[in-house]
Amino acid sequence: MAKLNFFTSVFLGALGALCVPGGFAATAMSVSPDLTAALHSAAAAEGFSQCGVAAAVEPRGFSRLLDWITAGYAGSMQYIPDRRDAYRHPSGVLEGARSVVMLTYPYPRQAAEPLAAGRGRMARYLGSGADYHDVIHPKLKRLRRILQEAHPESRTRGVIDTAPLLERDFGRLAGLGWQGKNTLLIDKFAGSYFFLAALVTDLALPVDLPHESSHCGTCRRCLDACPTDAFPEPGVLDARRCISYLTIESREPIPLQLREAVGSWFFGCDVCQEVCPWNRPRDSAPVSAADEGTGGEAFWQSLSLLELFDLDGEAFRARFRKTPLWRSRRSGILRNAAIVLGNQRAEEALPALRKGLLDPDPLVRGAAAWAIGRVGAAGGKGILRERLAVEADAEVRSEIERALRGGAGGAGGDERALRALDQAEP
Ligand code: B12
Ligand code: SF4
Ligand code: SF4
Repeated sequence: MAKLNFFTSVFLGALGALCVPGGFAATAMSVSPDLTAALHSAAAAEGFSQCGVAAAVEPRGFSRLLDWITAGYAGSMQYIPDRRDAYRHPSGVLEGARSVVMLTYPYPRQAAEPLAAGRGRMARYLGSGADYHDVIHPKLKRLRRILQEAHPESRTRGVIDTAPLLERDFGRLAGLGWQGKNTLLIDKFAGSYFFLAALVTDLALPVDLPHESSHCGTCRRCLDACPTDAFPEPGVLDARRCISYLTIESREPIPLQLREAVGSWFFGCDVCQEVCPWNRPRDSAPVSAADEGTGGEAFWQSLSLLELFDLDGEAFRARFRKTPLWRSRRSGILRNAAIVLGNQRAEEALPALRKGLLDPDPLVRGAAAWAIGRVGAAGGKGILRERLAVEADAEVRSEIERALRGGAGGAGGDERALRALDQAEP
């Protein structure tokens, strides 16, 4: 679990304390090596697969983050530029931060296959259907308690995802892996199918060696396989083109030119991980609880995209409030369902898409219009004309008019996405 020989870790920890302003303060010197050992074994017991410690420093990716924001790659994720200054140092997350304990929590490597008609592909991280924030936060709380009990005067904050912390950069600094050309943190043994979580603390804990090398070499499978060409250069992602962003984060219509490439991805995307050689199952790799699954896969496999159009706001809330799908809200989820059904070009989807075209939300109506155009069945045109006669929303009207003109797009993007998935077969 620890990435490092324990004594090296303690030695580096002492060095880290020297480098931190005030490194000789009582908090720094009084941290016992036993505490890190206790933290490691408690983390393992909580199901974390790796644990490493980085000093709280300005991460080298900070200036890249600024460039990334300036290039517009954050799209509508305004919470990133809004907190840009806080990313400069972990003290933006916790005042007086000295160490960042980085943890990895594995999720299933196996995709829920095969995909039946009327079903969509889901990113593997959805796992059992529970929101991973809800699963991991209580674990971080319990780990935090260990530090707090040993040092009641100390302060520690558990974070996953939402704090202004470059988690992958700190994962690398804590020795947990390198950032691949797909930007994800990768470990030689575990691959990249894991979440990152952090404990930011004002204790000066012994730090681990950073992972300085990259093991991507000349490989560029992820860059070539991405269905939407979302990497302007290796290691840099234009989120606005990423299917994960388009299906989870964005509240807008999916741009017309990217809809076909979304293929059957209904929520998130794993293509740039599926093709990565470091994610190939290896006989030598230990089977983790995540690989064995959590029994919740049926929850997702049973999800019929057609039935989603029968759920009003209340019913949608009751079914998905406690799941990761809630993040995209009903309108985003129905938009995604329509795009996938359009890409699957199944005539059986027409009655559901017709409901989508009558939905109170224009985001859903617009996507349904596009999908009906893609299905291209004779009945589709009648449904579109009928709606055009009463549709008041300008954007939906132009979606309908385009669909009637047959401008919903050809099959090129589908083929590209499918090629990428074929390559991903282990
Ligand atoms: C915003 C966000 C997204 C956005 C943007 C993703 C991105 N690549 O930036 C979207 C919605 C697209 C997204 C998608 C996904 N995400 Co996300 N996401 C985040 C979040 C909240 C912030 C990331 C961030 O700050 N991005 C801004 C950019 C600038 O940061 P960065 O890529 O780390 O940037 C570094 C590199 O680009 C590098 N760099 C810049 N220029 C250059 C140039 C060269 C030459 C090189 C080598 C490097 C380099 O330096 C930068 C600074 O460190 C993090 C959680 C967190 N707080 O960190 C999760 C997180 C990164 N996501 C995660 C996951 C699981 C995913 C998905 C796999 C989900 C899915 N299956 O759909 C996809 C993967 C897509 C991908 N290839 O990244 C995990 C990653 C775990 C791991 N093993 O790495 C995280 C850490 C969440 C978590 N707590 O577990 N995500
Ligand atoms: S998650 Fe999918 S769309 Fe996003 S960068 Fe990776 S392959 Fe491309
Ligand atoms: S697919 Fe190749 S280039 Fe991309 S992250 Fe994996 S090893 Fe690196």
